Amino acid sequence: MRRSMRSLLVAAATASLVLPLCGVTAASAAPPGFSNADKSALRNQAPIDLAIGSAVWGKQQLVGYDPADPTEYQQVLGAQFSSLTPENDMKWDALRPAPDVYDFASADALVAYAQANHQQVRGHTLLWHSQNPAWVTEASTTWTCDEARTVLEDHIRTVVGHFKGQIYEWDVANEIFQDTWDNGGVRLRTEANPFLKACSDDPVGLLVDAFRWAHEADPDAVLFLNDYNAEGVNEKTDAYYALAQEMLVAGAPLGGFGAQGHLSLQYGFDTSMQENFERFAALGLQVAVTEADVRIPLLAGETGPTPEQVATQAERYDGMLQACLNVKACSSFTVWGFPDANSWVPDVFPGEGWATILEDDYSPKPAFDVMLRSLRDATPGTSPRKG
Ligand code: 9MR
Repeated sequence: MRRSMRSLLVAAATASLVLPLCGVTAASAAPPGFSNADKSALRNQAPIDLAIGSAVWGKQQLVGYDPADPTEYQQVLGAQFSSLTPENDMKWDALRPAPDVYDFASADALVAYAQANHQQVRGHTLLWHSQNPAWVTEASTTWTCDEARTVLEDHIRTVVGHFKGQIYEWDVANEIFQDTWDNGGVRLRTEANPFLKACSDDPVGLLVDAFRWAHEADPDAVLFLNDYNAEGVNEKTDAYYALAQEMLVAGAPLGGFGAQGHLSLQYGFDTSMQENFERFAALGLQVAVTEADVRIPLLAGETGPTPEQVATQAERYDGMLQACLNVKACSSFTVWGFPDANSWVPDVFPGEGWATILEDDYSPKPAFDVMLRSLRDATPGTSPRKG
C-alpha cells in the first residue's frame, strides 16, 4: 500500500506560512523556518548549504495562488522544496510577446509564491536557441551582430533587473553547444541560436558580454552556463570546460556550471559526474544539477514501469544527488517538475515516461525515498555538508 504524504505535507506547508519573510537570496542560506524535525520533507533534510529545487510552470500552477487555500500541488511544492525554477515562465516566448512588450505576470506569480513559502528562485533562461518568440526568429534572419546585441542586452538588463535581489542563480546561457551527433559535432550553436548566429564571428565575445550585462543588473546572482548531456566528463563538457576558462580569462562574471540531468534508463549512468563537477569547482565555479529527471522506457508487454526499472531509477537519481553532495561547490539540486502528469517527457519521447520522483497522487516513489535518506545521511542536523 502506498504511503500518503498528504497530512505531513499540509503540516509542513502550513508551518511555513506563519513565519516572517526573510528575503533570502544566497544559495548557501538555510531555508528559513524549517527544522530537520520533519523527516518527510526533502528541504528539511538537506544540508543548509544545498538548495533542493523543483521546476514549476507558474502560469499553470501558481497564478491565483491563495496562501489560505493552496491546491494540493502547491502544498507539496512548498513543503518539499527550498528552490523553484520557472519551467517556462522566464523564457523569451513567455516574457517577450513583442519587441517592446515585457509580460512578467506569471513569472511574478512564481516569485511571489516562492517568497511566501521561503523558497529561493533559479532564473531560467536568458540566451537559448529554443522557445524564442516568432518576432525574434523572423528578425534574426537579417540581424547584424550589433542589432542582435542590442536586443539581447535590453532583454538581459530588463529581465535580470526586474528580478534583482530575488534570484540566487541564473541560467544565463542554456544549451549553447551542439551534440556529438549534430552536423559539425560539438561546437557552439552558431546556426540554431539566433544571437550566436548573428555574432558567429565572435560568439565568445557575445557570451562574455551577456554575463556582464546580467552581472551589472544583479551583482548578487550567480551566473550559470547550463546544458544537457553535461553530467560526466565527455566531449561536450570538455568544450564547456575550455569555454569556462576562456570566459574567465576574458573577465566574464561566470559563476557556475549546471548539468541538467535529463537521464533515460535506455542508457547507462556516467559515473564520472563527480569528477566533472570537481574540475569545474577547481576553476572556482559553483556547480548544480539543474533539471534532474530519469525517464523510463516501456518494456514490451508492460503497461508501466517494472519494479526493477523503478529501483534503477532511484539509483540514478541518487547517483546524481551523490555527485552533488560530494562536491561542496554544488549549490543546488533541482528536479524537473512533478508529478509524472506534469512532466515534459511523454510529449517528446513517445514510449517513455514515469520520470519524476512522485506518483500522480503525490505519494513518494523509491527515488524520492532514497534522495530523502541520502540528504539526511549527508548532514548531522541543520548543518552544512560533512567532509
Ligand atoms: O519542461 C519544458 C517544457 O514544458 C517545454 O515545452 C520545453 C520546450 O522546449 O522546455 C522544457 O524545459 C527544457 C528546459 O527549459 C531546458 N532543458 C530541457 C528541458 C526539457 O525539454
